[in-house]
Amino acid sequence: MRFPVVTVSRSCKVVHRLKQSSFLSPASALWRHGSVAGSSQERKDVRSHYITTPIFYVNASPHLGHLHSAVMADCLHRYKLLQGFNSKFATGTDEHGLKIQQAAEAAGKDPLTFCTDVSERFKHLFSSCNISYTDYIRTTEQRHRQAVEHFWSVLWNKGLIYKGHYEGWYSTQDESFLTPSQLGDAMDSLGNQIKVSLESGHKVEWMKEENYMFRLSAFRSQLLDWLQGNPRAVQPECFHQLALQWLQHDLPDLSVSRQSSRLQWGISVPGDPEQTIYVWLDALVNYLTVAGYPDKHHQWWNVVHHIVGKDILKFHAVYWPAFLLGAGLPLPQTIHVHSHWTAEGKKMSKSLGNVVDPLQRSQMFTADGMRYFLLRQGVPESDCDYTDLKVFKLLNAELADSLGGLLNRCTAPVLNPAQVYPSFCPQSFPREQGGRAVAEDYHMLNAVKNLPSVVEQHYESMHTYKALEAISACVRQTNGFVQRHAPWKLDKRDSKEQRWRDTIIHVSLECLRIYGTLLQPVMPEISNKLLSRLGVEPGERSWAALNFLPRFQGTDCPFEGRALGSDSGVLFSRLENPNVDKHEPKKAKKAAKLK
Ligand code: ME8
Repeated sequence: MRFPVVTVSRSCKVVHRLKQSSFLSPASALWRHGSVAGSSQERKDVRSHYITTPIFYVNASPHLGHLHSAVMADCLHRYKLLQGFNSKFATGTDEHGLKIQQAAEAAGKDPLTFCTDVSERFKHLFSSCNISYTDYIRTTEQRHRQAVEHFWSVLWNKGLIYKGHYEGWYSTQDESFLTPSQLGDAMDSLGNQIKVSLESGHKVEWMKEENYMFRLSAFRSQLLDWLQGNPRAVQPECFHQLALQWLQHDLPDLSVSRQSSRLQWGISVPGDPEQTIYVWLDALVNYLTVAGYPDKHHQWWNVVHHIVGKDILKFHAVYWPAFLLGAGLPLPQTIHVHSHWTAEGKKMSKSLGNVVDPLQRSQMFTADGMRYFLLRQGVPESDCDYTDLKVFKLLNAELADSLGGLLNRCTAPVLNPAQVYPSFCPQSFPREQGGRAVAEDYHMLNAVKNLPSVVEQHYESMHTYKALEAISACVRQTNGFVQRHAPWKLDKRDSKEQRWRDTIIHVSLECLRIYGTLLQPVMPEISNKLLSRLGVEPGERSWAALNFLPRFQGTDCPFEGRALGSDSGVLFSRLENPNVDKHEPKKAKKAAKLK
């Protein structure tokens, strides 16, 4: 019996394997120019990945979407580590700008105190959800001010910033400039006609100021070349196309400062205290600050992966690369874009009162439960709707029943009285059919054997939901395998029957070991519990250690005969239906569960 080569269905046009895609293509190396290009410092360290989330505005508490970006980035970071790479992972808060200035005023607090309070809430959420960032950046930090001032000076010295006059529409909520084609008409709460951004729905105002302008227009063709030469630079494909579309039109120069009389809460333009640096330029430089800019960034400013929501694509796929090109710095390897969560079919917003609190949900459904849900249900290409009921149904079905049930069956003392990883019997499950195993069992083995490469492709392209779908399908197959052979029915007095029973359990535990290892980036706690129960040591949990079912291949299995871990607790406890009133009689609750 040979394991066939797996083919994977792909939603994006091009999906590369890690070995190809995590390294720079010759085309992208073109973009690694700059003042020190070619120096040993600038040479790419392919073992080092740098992963970022957006830095989040502190004008309001964290919501589910923020947690989603952080969980995606954390998953990629943990996955890179598992594969043996160095990985730096940064998140943090965006604390300057008019919007924050106004929010602090409304809260009656001084801006820094206000920012610190909200920033701490983000930190608390992230630590509660095991977001294993290696750096947390706040744009009010001194190291960031230095990086921004330096970055500005580089652009200024290259003649890429000039003093000009800006006249146009501005949305404070989005901290963004808009062209007339991006606007629509609406009514405010007092019945006045107002202009709003078509994309965000936020109010815009006419603004006329003397500002510093960045020569964005000069970079259009270089940006086009970059995107055309690197078809995987923005993922998924639909967002890559969108960025290319924007570049089909002229790019007006970009205002990169505001008059200090309007905006005080920010970083002053070096040498001109009358002007404050535009909050987006300030914010984007955070990625460099964490990397060690201006003088220690070379190791990390190399293979950079930005994870962003679709709302801020233009800032990351157009403005940011233009700034970097201007400053002579390498461009990001990948901009991973994800779509949005809605709540009960509507955009989450404070005014609608439908913002889902991620901290409260992670307490209700556990941190790993929420991580699993977000990554299992979140489809990067399209918006997804959040309901508590969906979480409850998914987690009960896939974690409590399917995965937890499988572990429980194979480790329960009644089936496994010796509490060991039992032996595999090659005669019962030979390489060619003829033993006790049937065709479906061989199919299952194939599926699990191929699972790591399937999961790798999907983790790489951040289609984590597909990776989890594939794992979940394999878990179902393994449950089917156990069910089919009902090892509990095998005669305990017959040694041949017992060898077959041990083989069934050995194969199932091997499957579980693969699932536990692959699930680590998504659910660190549950995977740890699962692998510990199987007796898999921390040093045996890397991607390189996957090696499924070596006994079937005729080589030794280090786990065979090993004692199981002592924690026999439930892997994931079944959840109570959140939609059922606690005071309802038990019968009604049961009926609702079955729906
Ligand atoms: O834009 N669904 O910060 P922000 C999924 N400070 N993700 C969502 C979401 C939703 N409904 N809502 C927000 C900013 N997000 C800037 C970023 S980066 C240099 C500066 C996530 O607090 C998503 O990642 O408005 C989105 O891009 C980000 O939060 C915006 O967060």
